[in-house]
Amino acid sequence: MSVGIRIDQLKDMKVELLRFMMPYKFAIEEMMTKINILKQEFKYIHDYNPIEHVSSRLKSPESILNKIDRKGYGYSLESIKENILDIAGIRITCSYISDIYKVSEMLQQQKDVTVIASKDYIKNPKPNGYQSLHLIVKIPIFMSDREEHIYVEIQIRTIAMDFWASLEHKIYYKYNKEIPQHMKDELKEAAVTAAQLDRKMEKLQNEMNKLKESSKAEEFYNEDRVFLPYDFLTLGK
Ligand code: 0O2
Repeated sequence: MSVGIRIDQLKDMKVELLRFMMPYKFAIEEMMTKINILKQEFKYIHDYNPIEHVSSRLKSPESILNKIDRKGYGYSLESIKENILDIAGIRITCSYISDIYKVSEMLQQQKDVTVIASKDYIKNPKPNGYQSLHLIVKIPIFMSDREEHIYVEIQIRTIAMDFWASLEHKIYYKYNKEIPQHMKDELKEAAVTAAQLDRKMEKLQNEMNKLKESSKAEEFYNEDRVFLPYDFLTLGK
């Protein structure tokens, strides 16, 4: 080959990369299971779902290399493992701000989840208006021949924060990271409006909950039979 790398060397690199990335894929699957359990338990016990949507992504090798370049870290797998903490990423979207902290608390309480860092961009939004709660956690992954401790970045935000972040992300790349000042100003304004909407919706939800609680107590005394939810018996299929 012209670049001086033989096919067998490329194959070895591919196997090494796959071996390196595999625990991150499993860490995402494990965290997704944890989140799914919380979601279902909440739905059955409290008849309410604090989690609207969950997505995940594995950082691409190109994106990992870009970040290493940008931050000036070493290129060894060891250095990547210790320094790039968002190779496995999970994004949780909640309806209300209070749900964000509830979900974050429930995840942090789990025995095998170690919280490494937490950044609260809701209490302290970024200067551009970005809001979200970020957690870096470490979880054990049991492979056939070893136990690995893998970092996972969890971003938890409301639907409004997510809407804002995805548009800002698109604009950022559309303008090649140089957003015109008037758009920056409008984005900032939109972030403030989104935060106001979040607070307003939460207030309405709290009022509705109070009403629900008083009518629930009445309903309970009027019921003479107890049923399990249908999808509980069919294991949610
Ligand atoms: P991707 O593709 O989403 O993974 P660093 O990760 O080192 O650049 P830091 O301080 O370690 O920065 O991480 P931080 O502040 O916790 O933010 C990391 C991730 O949060 C970003 O990942 C974005 O997903 C999201 N984020 C942070 N700030 C903004 C922002 O201003 N706007 C938007 N839309 N998203 C943001 P990546 O690596 O950029 O990309």
